[in-house]
Amino acid sequence: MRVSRRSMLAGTAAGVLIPAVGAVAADSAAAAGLTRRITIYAEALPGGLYGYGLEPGKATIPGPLLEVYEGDTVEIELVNLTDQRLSIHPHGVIYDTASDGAPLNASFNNPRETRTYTWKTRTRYEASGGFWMPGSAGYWHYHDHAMGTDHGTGGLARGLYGGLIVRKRGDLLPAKQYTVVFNEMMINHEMAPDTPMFEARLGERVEWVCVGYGSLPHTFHLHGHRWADTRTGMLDGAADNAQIVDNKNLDPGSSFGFQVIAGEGAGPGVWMYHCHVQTHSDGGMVGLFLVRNPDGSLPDGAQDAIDRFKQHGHAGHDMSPDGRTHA
Ligand SMILES: [Cu+2]
Repeated sequence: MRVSRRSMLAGTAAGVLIPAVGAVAADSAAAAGLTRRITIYAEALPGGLYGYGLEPGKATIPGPLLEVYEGDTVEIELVNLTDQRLSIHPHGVIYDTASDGAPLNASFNNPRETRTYTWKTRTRYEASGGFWMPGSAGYWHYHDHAMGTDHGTGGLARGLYGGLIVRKRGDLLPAKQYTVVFNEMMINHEMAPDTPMFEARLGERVEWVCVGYGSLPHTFHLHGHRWADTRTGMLDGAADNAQIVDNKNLDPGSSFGFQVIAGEGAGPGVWMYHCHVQTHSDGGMVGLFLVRNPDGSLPDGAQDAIDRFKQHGHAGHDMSPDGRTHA
């Protein structure tokens, strides 16, 4: 099985291009309509939390960032290592009722049960009458839909979610990927200053996958960077007049993604990303994007900014001793 270079990166921020079944001689990205098979383990984490992981003992919050190409089919063997009812429910891809992940359709794993869910994707196609139907490409996500309630409210509150990317063939691939989940008053189940600090070097192409959950409205804002409000965050060319944004709604169930060049037009430094609902940013929904110098060194003033961030005040949270660096 082949796994992309990026899947070798440790931690919650690294995407995994789901390996195709069997031996694929050429780059799997070049072939169409592959069936990819993956095993995901749901397990309990300390503090009453739960997570999805690609190996037992490796569960994270968010779960692994999954990537496929339009046209691929994904067979997910979900191994439930917990004593809870749970499932996996995707957004944006195609599935039948058996793979819905919803108790409504009896689509869930009982405690300690293993179950396979099948997700399909497709490229855009011309339906009868000449209408074009959309393909599956986009920045999506997956989450539990069965723990606690029939809507998975307990699973979402305890960490069972992750990002899902469906790419078009030919899409530019980033050097770094970050998954950012706004869920109640948390980012990736943490509050400042324990939220992730994402890092890149000046000029690196980085990809953000943003997902919203919970029962609160959110808006995602990134300092120092702008992107096109398109599928990829990029313009098609010089004549593309798509709107440019640096702030976007991230309400429960919604998701989007974009790529930017780290520090492009802004320079290296420490840049905030945060929810722009003021009570939320003040309340701890803020993290850091550290853009290092091209040689990897810290830009002037960066350590001071990081130290200031560690003083980010809200009651009841310890300062993170390690800066919580996520590459
Ligand atoms: Cu918010």
